[in-house]
Amino acid sequence: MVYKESKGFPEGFLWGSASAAYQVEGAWNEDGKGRTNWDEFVRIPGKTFKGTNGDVAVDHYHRYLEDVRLMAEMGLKTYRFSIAWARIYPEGRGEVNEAGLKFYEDLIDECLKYGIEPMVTIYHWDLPLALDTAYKGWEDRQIVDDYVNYAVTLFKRFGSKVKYWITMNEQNVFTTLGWMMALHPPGKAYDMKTFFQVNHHANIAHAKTVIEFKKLFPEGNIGASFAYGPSYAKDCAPDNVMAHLDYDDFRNYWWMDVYGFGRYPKSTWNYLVSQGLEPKLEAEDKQLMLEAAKLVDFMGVNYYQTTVVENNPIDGVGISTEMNTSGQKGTAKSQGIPGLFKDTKNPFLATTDWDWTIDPMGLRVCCRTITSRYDLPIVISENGLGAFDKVEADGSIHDPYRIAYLKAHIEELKKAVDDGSEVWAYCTWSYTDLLSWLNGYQKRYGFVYVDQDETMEGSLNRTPKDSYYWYKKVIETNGEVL
Ligand code: BGP
Repeated sequence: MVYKESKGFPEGFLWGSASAAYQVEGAWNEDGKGRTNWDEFVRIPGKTFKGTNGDVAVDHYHRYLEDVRLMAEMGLKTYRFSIAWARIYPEGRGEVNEAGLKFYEDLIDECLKYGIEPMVTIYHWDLPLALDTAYKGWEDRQIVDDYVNYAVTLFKRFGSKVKYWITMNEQNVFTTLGWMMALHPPGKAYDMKTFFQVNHHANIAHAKTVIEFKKLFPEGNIGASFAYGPSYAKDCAPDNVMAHLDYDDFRNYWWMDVYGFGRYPKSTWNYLVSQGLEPKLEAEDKQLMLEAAKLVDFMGVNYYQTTVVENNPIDGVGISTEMNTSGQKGTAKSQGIPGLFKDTKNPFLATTDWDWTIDPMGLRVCCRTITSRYDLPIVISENGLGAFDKVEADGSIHDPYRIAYLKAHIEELKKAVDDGSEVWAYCTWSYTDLLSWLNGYQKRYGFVYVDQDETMEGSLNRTPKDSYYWYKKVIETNGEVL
């Protein structure tokens, strides 16, 4: 659709940027923090690019004052960050660690001092190791109570200061990479049955948390952040169109329908029953999911790419346990679910060095679909370009490719607003450079360059890139000057 004129972004729009505790903080064993599943996983040889880990990361834990000051100078309206569960409850439950709460309280206060709205992710993948040891973490339903207890601790302490809460970051990604692709902890491959059960536990943890939050802070805002990658059918061959419907039900609506409708998509559920793979539900679960869906305030979207799909014969390609983590373009492999769908290249679109398709219009597709399907406000909680950056002889960093990427996505987001999507926030990934879980430090996303690399011995000095000054202008003009 083309409109005669654009409404532009609404007043008070939250121009933001995001991070996650494990990827920025470092200080992995300081001030009483407990060990996490990621602290262990990165130490298994071959799991991360060149054995990189987040022990030091980009040292945000010690340098948050400088980071927030740079955010303030840029004019950032919101900073999305996650809380490390193991800083609050070193054992995942039991005794609370005051030093952990204090760190986040200071960070929140520092943001508020400059008028930066803190947006808090409760769970961004770093699980207290003690819960893994005690009952295998997300695989056991006991995690629901421990997660809700942790979340409520945060609400009680920070709920009067923090207005935006995200329960789960990319549940689809941490469970798919953890139980299907063996690329994230606990490193299991093709464990479909457990994968769906784990997801159900996470859904109930999300649902109960939303319900508890609303009892405490009815005016606050809460939702989950989903890694939404819409699919396109390869062509109009009916079996490819069906593959596209299957893909969206399996890879998108399986989660989004839970957050937005409080139920699982019927076709996927029936397929799972036919395969004996459906999760076990307790009597109260359907009601809890429905209740939470009525209470959520927004759909959080992490948008990076779309996928083209085609029919996949019953003896066709399955899920892969490999990924391009080196930045050598063209090394990613096709994958799918036999009998349902498989992905294929989009001949119309370019890709990043890590083979992620670049599709700005896909962001508008996300917004349109969410608006039509769930009629929920939208928080874009991540969007950004992972790229190699070069420091010039004079110390400057020119990143026109990042500016072009973000500009094109914001233009499409603006069109989504014209379409009627109620978009509250746009957070780029990421604010500073940081540790990319599997890809080391060379895959950079930030507005602020951090001198850190695979040796993990960088000076950690911060330098704003060209994109920093560009985004400052975008914020100043509320998205009018791109
Ligand atoms: C999302 C995660 C982020 C971040 C980002 C970029 O999936 O929520 O934590 O890592 O993707 O991904 P990557 O670091 O793999 O390039």
